[in-house]
Amino acid sequence: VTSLKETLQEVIPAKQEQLKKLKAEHSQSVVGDIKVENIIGGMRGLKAMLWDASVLDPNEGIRFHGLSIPDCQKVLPPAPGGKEIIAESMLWLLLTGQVPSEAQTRQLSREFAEKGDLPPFLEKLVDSWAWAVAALNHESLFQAAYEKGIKKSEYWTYTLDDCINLIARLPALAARIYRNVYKPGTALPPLNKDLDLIGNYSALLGFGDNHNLTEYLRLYIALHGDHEGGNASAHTAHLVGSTLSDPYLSYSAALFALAGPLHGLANQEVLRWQMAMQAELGTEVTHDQIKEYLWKTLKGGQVVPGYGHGVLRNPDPRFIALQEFCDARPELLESSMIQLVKKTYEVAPGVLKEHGKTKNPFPNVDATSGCVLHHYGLTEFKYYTVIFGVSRALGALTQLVWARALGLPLERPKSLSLDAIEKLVK
Ligand code: CMX
Repeated sequence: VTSLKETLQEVIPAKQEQLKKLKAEHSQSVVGDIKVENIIGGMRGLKAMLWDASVLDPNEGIRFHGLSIPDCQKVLPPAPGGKEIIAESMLWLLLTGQVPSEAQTRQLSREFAEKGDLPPFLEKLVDSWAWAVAALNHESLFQAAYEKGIKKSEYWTYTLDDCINLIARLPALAARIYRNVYKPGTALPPLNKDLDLIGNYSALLGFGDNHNLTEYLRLYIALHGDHEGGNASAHTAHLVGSTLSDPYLSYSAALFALAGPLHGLANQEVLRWQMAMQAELGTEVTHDQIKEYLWKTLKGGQVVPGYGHGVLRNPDPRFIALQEFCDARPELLESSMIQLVKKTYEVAPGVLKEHGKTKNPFPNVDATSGCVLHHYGLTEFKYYTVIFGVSRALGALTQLVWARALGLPLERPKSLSLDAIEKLVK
């Protein structure tokens, strides 16, 4: 019996080829206009996503790889002794574009059953950052009011209450996670009513008398607060929020997006990468050695972390602001790591330009942010994304309040299959 994975191994190359051809021949073809109604209307109807598995026709409804629901009911194997379509055969169709045999469906069912027990590490999720934020939805005022029945014009006030409560709790929540993981058995001190949010956060982390770090955290968190709506974390919160999911659930979803190495995880990746560079080259490093190291990274098929951006085409002003923070402090200027970051900045854009792939050879904020945290004693770099998560709440939750205040609709761009795009551009 050909397994699901083997089947995918067979079908993926053709799709990859189709995409490559489309990109090579039609990258500049226009497939539609963007109207104001798309932007304020949750991207309704806007053809802006690639999605191959299903197409939704307004009149005839959904088709899965061209098969209508009655078609699926005819051809997709049911459970033994059953008649209805089952998840396994549907998943097989969605993933591969092919109808599975009965034997293939059974094999997949067995695989699910064999892998379905919960692993012990799951218990640790109780102390997971994103789950903890989601669990706070237990107290969502918006959700409670919505269940009771409120007018649409009142949505934003309850949303705002939730957002404020959430932001207020983020320091304690994020600090608890830090302590549980890195300083087990230590209790959180009480919040100081006279301190700012991040001053308290620093104290809860155990760095209350580390003024330099507290100041840096203040700047870092303010600067990372918002970065337009389309970045992965903000967009995720907005998308989930557009279903009228409460702010806790919406923001927890954003935290999962933030956890990716191309997004919020990048600052810890930078530190890891710069440390490896330092371990290999030592502290007295020349520009040429750094260049060589950059090429080694690129030739190894890896991205240079902290460089490039989905939108920016110049050095990130947040990077510049953090560099200026460093420049104003002798202890940072003397740090060999901060010096290495600076030297890397002096040569990396040239190397990346020569490499010729990235549209933006300049540093983004992550190129330096984690290195300063490390210098000031917050050395557990797996934790850095959590700090980013405390920060991004500011922008993402602002937008949730406004989305409710403006009565913005469910987000729903139009997706197209590869075949449909080819038809439009021919
Ligand atoms: N090093 C090497 N190659 C890079 C690169 C980098 N820093 N940045 C982009 N590229 C490559 C891409 O991988 C892509 O290659 P393929 O065509 O082989 O897929 C090509 O250049 C074109 O990419 P792009 O259009 O310039 O960049 P994207 O909008 O696709 O991606 C980003 C943007 C940030 C994901 C990418 O630049 C990257 O991976 N950077 C390193 C990770 C990083 O610093 N992320 C933090 C971003 C800021 C944040 O979200 O917080």
